[in-house]
Amino acid sequence: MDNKCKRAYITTPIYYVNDVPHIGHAYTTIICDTLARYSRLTGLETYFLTGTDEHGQKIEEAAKKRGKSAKQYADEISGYFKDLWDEFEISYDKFIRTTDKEHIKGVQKAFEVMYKKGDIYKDMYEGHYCVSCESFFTKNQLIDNEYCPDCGKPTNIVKEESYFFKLSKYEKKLLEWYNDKENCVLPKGKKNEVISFVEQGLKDLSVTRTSFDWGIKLPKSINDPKHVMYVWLDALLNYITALGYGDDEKLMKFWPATVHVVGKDILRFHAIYWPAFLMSLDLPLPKHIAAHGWWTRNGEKMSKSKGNVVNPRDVANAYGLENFRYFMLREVPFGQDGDFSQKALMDRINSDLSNDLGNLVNRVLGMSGKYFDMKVNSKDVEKFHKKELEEATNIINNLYTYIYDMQLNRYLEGLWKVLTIANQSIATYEPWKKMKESKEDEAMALVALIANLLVKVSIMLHPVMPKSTQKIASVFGVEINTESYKKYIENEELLGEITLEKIPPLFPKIEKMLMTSPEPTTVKETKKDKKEDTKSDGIITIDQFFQTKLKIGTILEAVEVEGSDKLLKLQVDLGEEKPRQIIAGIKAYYKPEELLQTQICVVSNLKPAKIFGHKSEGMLLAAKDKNSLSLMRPQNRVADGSSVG
Ligand code: ME8
Repeated sequence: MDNKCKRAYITTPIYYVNDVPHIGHAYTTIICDTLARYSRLTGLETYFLTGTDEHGQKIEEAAKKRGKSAKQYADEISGYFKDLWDEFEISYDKFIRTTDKEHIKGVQKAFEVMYKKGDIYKDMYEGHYCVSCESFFTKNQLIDNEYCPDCGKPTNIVKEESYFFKLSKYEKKLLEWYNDKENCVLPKGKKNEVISFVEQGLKDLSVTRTSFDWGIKLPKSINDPKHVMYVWLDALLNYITALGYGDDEKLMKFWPATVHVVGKDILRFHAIYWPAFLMSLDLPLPKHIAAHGWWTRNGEKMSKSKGNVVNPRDVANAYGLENFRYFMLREVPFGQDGDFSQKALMDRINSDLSNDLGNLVNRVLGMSGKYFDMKVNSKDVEKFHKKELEEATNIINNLYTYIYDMQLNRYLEGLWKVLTIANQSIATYEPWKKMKESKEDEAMALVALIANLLVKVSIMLHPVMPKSTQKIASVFGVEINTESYKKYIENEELLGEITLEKIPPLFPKIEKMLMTSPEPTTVKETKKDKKEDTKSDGIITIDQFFQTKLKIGTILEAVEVEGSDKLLKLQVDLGEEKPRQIIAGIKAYYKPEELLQTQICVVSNLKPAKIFGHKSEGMLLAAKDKNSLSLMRPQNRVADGSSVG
């Protein structure tokens, strides 16, 4: 984000309505909500947009499966997203739906502008399409000539008349933009990936489809009713149609966007297609496109089919919404993947929130109550605690740099450094001793130092934890808003003479896991987890065991993997629509022909991997000693796909 402008425009991706919200969606939305609250707090005129992406083949198919019309289905799921964000008090200014009339009008207008400019032309498309990613691929990009390189699902061959956007025309201009604007794509590692993708050459992009209906029709002026727009063109344009593009453009004053926050999976669409579309429309480019990492469970992407989705409502209900917000932003550096674990969440609550913050509030209330009848006076803080005050002020004055780099975890680390200064000062200066030595002014200065640091921390933490921080600030008679931000943060003022207000203890400790289902286990181990694992000698629960789905299947084909002296490529029938391809390191022990029509035991819910350039969709089980390896098989033949357990 930019600290020079007066306005901020912050967007989440618009979420597909083929799935209910999970913690990944909540993460993006919470990041944006925090940025929006920070912008408003610091006095910027702010517009925060979220919404749902409702067109396209994927949604049409999902609705059909449930026997609903696409619109009925979209209404239902879009409602789930909106309800959840309202329940989470997400401070969005607009919730856009791509089925909104105004959006449709704006998209048609944009298409017309690009078409008239000569950036859109009609031709034939022939290639591969992944419905799940709503994405086109060339044959070279596919795994084993068939599977989507992004999600691993089979692609369809598409051959149809299509309108194309001249993406290739903008290749050079895009490279110039990446070069000129250092922070246009964040984090920098991801920006380099985008640059090398563009440097390999951009092909024109098919932007209409004729093989299904659920999409925005072309503008009447083009008069080609069998085409609907490609869902990504429709979806990306939401960032300007939400501001009234092509209609009432009053809100276009917020354009260009300050930041589009997206998951790393959709960076390519945002950092390549979107700026090219904007160039074609002669509109300024967004200031930042920031891609965060994935939340996984046990290292695996969350998905309904794997049954490993963590429901954000369950987490918030069990652990508290603001604790959950804090955890998500603090736990994982922006751009990196993070594994969701209840243990890590509990550790954050008990250690950071309860010990470091909640306890400090109790201590300041306790000390001022015991020694000064709840009064606090800051007149001697600078005299006795200049060093601590300066150190804390320096940290606070630099926090904005982390917001502008999207490093919210470091922003929070900064605030916790201030809390450490406060907690350590109590240990170092021992106010109880000062009182015994009748150095009341020194004891008062210490109590006032803590009070002032808590006020500053609660103001800066407000965008992440709005309600708890207001409770803390109310102890000191402060209401958190732009005015108090300017007073205590920008102008570095100290509290006057005040009487503290008692509040009930904040952030009670959590002793045991509060969610039973789904039961996430940790991958990213904390020190504490490691200790407990050793204690339990690697014992797991039955639920943990059943997270591994073992199935029996018959080997239909077995061939050597060219160039490898260890690997065989197997086609295994697991009773599914198609056989699975499994690459197994058993060549030294089995001849391909002796495996044919034998049954084996397969780990069927492993993330597909590429081994020696071949897709592998599972792992077989075998016992191994020093000299031999023996495949695990059922004693008698069973139906393919039978589960083991
Ligand atoms: O891609 N971890 O919508 P979508 C972290 N409609 N973030 C996650 C996540 C996870 N496990 N899963 C999802 C689309 N997200 C398009 C966007 S924008 C013009 C169109 C977040 O419902 C992440 O931000 O698949 C990701 O980019 C977004 O949800 C995608 O949601």
